[in-house]
Amino acid sequence: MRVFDFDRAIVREPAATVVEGLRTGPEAPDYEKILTEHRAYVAALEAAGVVVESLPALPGHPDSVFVEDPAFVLPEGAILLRPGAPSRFDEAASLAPVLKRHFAQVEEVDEGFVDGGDILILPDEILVGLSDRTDRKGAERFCGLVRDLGRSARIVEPPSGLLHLKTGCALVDEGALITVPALTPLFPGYEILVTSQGEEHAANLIRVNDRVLMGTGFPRTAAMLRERRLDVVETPASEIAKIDAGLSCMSLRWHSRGRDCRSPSC
Ligand code: CIR
Repeated sequence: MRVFDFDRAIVREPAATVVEGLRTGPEAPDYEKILTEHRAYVAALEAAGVVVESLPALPGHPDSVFVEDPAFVLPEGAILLRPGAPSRFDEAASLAPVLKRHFAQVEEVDEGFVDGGDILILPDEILVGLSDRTDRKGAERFCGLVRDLGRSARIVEPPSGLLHLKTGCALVDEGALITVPALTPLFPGYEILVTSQGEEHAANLIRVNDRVLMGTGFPRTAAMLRERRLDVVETPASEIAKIDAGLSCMSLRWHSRGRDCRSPSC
């Protein structure tokens, strides 16, 4: 099984308060447009072969649509994280009962801070990038929990300027990543495809089974990926980009390996 083979995903409906989501840019998004983008995203996941569970909106948590940040999932188990933004800290608790329904093993980072956007799953290891949201204490604790689940994990230090590690990179194939120019040194041994100038937001894409889901509006980067014979599906994401988000952050994705993890044999 490849690390981007998924048959399950969790998403959360955007709340009307999503327009108050954390942002570094000047313009707040439009709620209806975010709903449209979110529906298109769910449809793209389903069309790629994933069964999607949609959780109800949490109006008290404007950024809670970005379920990737408060939790981390692998086929082997789930880990509740400690989001580094104060307004997002309680989002992990809201996911706990959901993850306990799906996973026999649910661990918890209990010190420091880690956002899921800083965690990148590669075929042979899991990388955690330090950022304004993820500190060394949280990253070390997370790596320990991942090792307990039987995987390798290590901390990397991306150059500053990105919200999260995966704001600027994604695995597109087993030996290939797409990255913004500043992140290329992080991945020796991998084939690196670099985003075209002015299309850096394209790097926050997701490989799902045999498809690459990326935002619309990045024609040169999409063409580069298609030249590499990747099956690229474009889905609109310019509204969520106004609150510093991209495609990876709107779902938790994993492969169930055909198991019901609530059963005693899991
Ligand atoms: C935040 O600043 O936390 C949200 N407005 C955006 C989170 C994006 N998350 C991600 O890329 N993993």
